[in-house]
Amino acid sequence: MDDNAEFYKDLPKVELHAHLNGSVSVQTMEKLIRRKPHLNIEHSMTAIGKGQRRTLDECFEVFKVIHKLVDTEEDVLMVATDVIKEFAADNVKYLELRSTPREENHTGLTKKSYIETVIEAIRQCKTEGVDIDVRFLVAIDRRNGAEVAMETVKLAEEFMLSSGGLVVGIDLSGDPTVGHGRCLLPALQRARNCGLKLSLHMSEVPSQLEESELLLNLPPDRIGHGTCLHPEMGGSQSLVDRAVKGRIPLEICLTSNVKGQTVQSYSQHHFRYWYQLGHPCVICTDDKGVFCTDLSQEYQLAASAFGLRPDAVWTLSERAVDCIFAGDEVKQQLRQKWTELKPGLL
Ligand code: 6MZ
Repeated sequence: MDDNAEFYKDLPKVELHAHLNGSVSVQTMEKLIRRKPHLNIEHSMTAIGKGQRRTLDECFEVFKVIHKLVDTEEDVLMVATDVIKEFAADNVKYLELRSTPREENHTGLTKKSYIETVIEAIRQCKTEGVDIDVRFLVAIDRRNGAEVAMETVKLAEEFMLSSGGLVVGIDLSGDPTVGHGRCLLPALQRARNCGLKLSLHMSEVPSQLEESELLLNLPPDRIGHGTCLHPEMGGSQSLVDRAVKGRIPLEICLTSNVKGQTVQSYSQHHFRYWYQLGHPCVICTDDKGVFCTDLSQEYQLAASAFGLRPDAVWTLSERAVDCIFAGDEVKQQLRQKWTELKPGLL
């Protein structure tokens, strides 16, 4: 990190695209590995280090290894509290965590207890006075098909009503090369109709034009990645026009896309295209554990790759508040926080 790393660290930040099990730090991973020595898992199997790249397929193999390590309520609680505290220590003031509820027959973990445990972690951090406002998006893993997607939405709906505003939406994620979004539309439509917000991974890889069109019809409240939406990346002008017309924010994950090789280099990242259009873009980490990054580093990378001056970086983090799923009151509180924390020289 260079001299002004402190500026990015001190910058108050909003994180809107963070997969829980992809966000597990080295320290937490070591605790998990110690809990389950019989699995013979080494840390090199759960993260992609500096300068390393993997195919997206290989990234999804990494998640399978992590899921073996996180298979009890106790694990989920530890992972979620650690992740929340780490984001808070990185000066993230508002976080939307997302995770796919899993059931594990051998440990008694159920999808319901999985969600309850994440909510418990959010509450515990609040009680301890950790300075971060956290919400939860229940994730649909696209490879599990229509029925599971519908079941997930129904669960999310229940928790939206019972969690006191902590469950705010649905994430659609998972290996983009598996399955088709078409069969998930009824579940996503239901989620929308009942008031859950939608953040959908879209065009993370090429050749998803038809699917992206269908998903844009819903429409989503935010787009995850959107790497191949624009014509230069194999997308189409009409997809861009629709995202622009709806001002649907893009969640931008630089390191994830470069390490997962869906984007060739930082300077060629689609952030440039959308940022130049004046489209709402939110810098995010995706999987800070797997890709060995944090949100401060992602802002710093964006600044150096696209020549953003400190005032532009500040505006980028401040505008992220407009894109959160929590209500207007929370937005107002966050805007107030940004005003109070703004350095005099900006
Ligand atoms: C699509 C991704 C992803 O849900 O167990 N996930 N889905 N694209 C990506 N780009 C790299 N990174 C993570 O966290 C892990 C799960 O998040 C999704 C995958 O479904 C992965 O299994 P949770 O907390």
